[in-house]
Parts: sequence; structure tokens; C-alpha cells
Amino acid sequence: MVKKFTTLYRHIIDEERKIPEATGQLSDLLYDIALACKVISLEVNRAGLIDILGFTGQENVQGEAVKKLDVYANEILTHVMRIGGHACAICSEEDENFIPFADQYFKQDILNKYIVHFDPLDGSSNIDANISIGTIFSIYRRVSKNGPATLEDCLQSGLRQVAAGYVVYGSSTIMVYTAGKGVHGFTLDPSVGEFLLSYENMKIPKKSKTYSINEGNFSKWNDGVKNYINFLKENDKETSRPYTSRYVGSLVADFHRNLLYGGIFLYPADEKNKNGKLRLMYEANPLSMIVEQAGGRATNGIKRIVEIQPTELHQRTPLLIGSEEDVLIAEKFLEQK
Ligand code: AHM
Ligand code: MG
Repeated sequence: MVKKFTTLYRHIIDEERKIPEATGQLSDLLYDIALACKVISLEVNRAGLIDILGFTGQENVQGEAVKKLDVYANEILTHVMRIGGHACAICSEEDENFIPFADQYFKQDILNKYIVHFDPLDGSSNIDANISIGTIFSIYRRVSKNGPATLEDCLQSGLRQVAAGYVVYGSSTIMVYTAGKGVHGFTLDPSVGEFLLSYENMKIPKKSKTYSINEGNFSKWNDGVKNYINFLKENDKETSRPYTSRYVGSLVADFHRNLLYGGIFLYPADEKNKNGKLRLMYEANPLSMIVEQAGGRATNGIKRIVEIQPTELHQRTPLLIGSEEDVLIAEKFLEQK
């Protein structure tokens, strides 16, 4: 736990000053994302008041349409990125295609060099139950030199991420990010509207006692996954088994808990979801960059997530992510399927 009083902005700028050739754009972009997430956080906190405050059906008291929170989150992020002047395109789990930003936002060549991927509101099936949800983001540098961004700019492997992070809207709102130099966490102080540094240089425990998986899918898994989960439930003091099971059903929330306390999260391929359920670009890649920066591991069972060359924006992938030793053991079981 840190004792110094450091705002997110201060921290980002300080990190950036360590890189002599940095232009300040990435810092501004990260700060824009944080700003959008503060707005989303406010709306998430008000979500349960909609009925009480007299919102009816699809309209609020001003006669405006009440938007679903995931649609709202997507619009806010898109808007903030568009006017921010640092992204030349965004790709969102909510939109079928990537959105290249119009020419008027190309102020000069050096600007708009980033591509940003979002899962605007992860865990959306939990919104109405007041369970933690979140926003996940991932930032790449464009590969094309100028003109509108292309699909090739958007389909880069996770190894080329410049920064990645997420915000959890939970008992407090927390933003965790990495720009390739460690993982840092900030807690939103709603009274001053600032994210304050609460976790510096986060490290995930190498080995854990917790697993997170939707065990309702048991009958659809291959034998490798079944054997691994059965193994975790056996009694063996020396290896801390049986493990504890924790599954929120919001990836960001499950991931954040495991990052703090150690744990392995799995969403493997199954009979129904042949390539797993989670999205490579919006969920797996950003969390993989974070977990690796924190000393953990993320694979699809065969290779590192960040080494997968994407072919589609909405590509899915099996995901094994968390404490390094646990992921390595899980991979061994999956090899024997
Ligand atoms: P979403 O981005 O549409 O909310 O879907 C992804 C979510 C993850 O947050 C979560 O880990 C997973 O889907 C839960 O899936 P399931 O209900 O099949 O366990
Ligand atoms: Mg999601």
C-alpha cells in the first residue's frame, strides 16, 4: 500500500518523463480514458435509482430516452476518444466494425497515432444485480503512416500493445493500468473526482488457492479441463488443495480479485463455444498484458495470448490467466485432453 498522495495524472506524467522521446500523447489519451470512466462510474452508481427517481420505461424525466448502460458507456468512450485527438480509430465490443475518426480530427501528422480497443462495460449481465462490472481498454500505435486508419492497424497482436488497463465499478471505482513499466492501481475519490494511487507496482502471487470458472459448463468441457478442475478439488495439504472457488461472472472483477490475492481464471473452449467465449482484442489481450507485467501468465492453453495474430476484430479465444504456477499446471492438464 502506498502512503504518498499521488493522482493518476501526476503518476502518468511522472512515468512519461522517464521516456525522453515521449510526446505526452499517451498520457493525455490515458487521462481521457480515465475521464470517460469517471462519467460511466457516475452513471453506474445511479443505475439503481432509475425507477425511484421517476424514470419510466424507455424515457427519463426530461423525456430523454434512457439508454442501456453498456450502450451509454460505449457512446461516452467513443465521444471522448473522438474529441481527444489522439486516437485515429477505436474498436469496441459493442460495434461490429472499427470506427475510423473523420479527417477533421487529424490536426497534424503527429496526432491521432493511436488505436484504442474497448470492452465498454464488461460483465453486463450483472448490471441489474448491483454486482461489480467494468471497462477494459487496450492501446496500440497505428502501423499505417497516414490517412484513415485501416483494419490492419486494428488487428495487431497483443505484444504490440503500448498500454492496457481496466476500471472496476465495484464497492469503489478502481482503475488499473500498465504502460509497459509495471502495473499501478488507483481508487476514485468521488468527493474530489480524482483517481488516487492506491497500489504501486502490483505483483500477482506466483501460486494461489483460488480458481474461477463457470463450473456449470462442466459437461461441455474436454477431459483435460475436467481433470484439472477435479484435481483442484482434491485434498492435499502440501499443494493447498482443495482450492477455493470464486466466480463473479464479470471478468474484470474476477481478474482484479485474482491480481490482488492470487488465483487462476479459466474460460476454456467447450462443446458450445469452440473457441472459448471471451474476446481476444477487448478482453484477453489487455488483461494478459497486465498479468504479465504483474508477473503472472496468460495463455490459450497452447500459446501466450499476446502472441496470437488476430484475424478478426471480434475473434474469441480460450483463456487461462492468473498466477504463473497455476496457469502452468492447468496447461499441463489441457495438453492431456
Ligand atoms: P460481456 O463482455 O458481454 O459482459 O461478456 C463477457 C463476460 C465476462 O465478463 C465473464 O467472465 C463471462 O462473460 C461470463 O460468462 P458466463 O456467463 O458464460 O460464465
Ligand atoms: Mg466483456
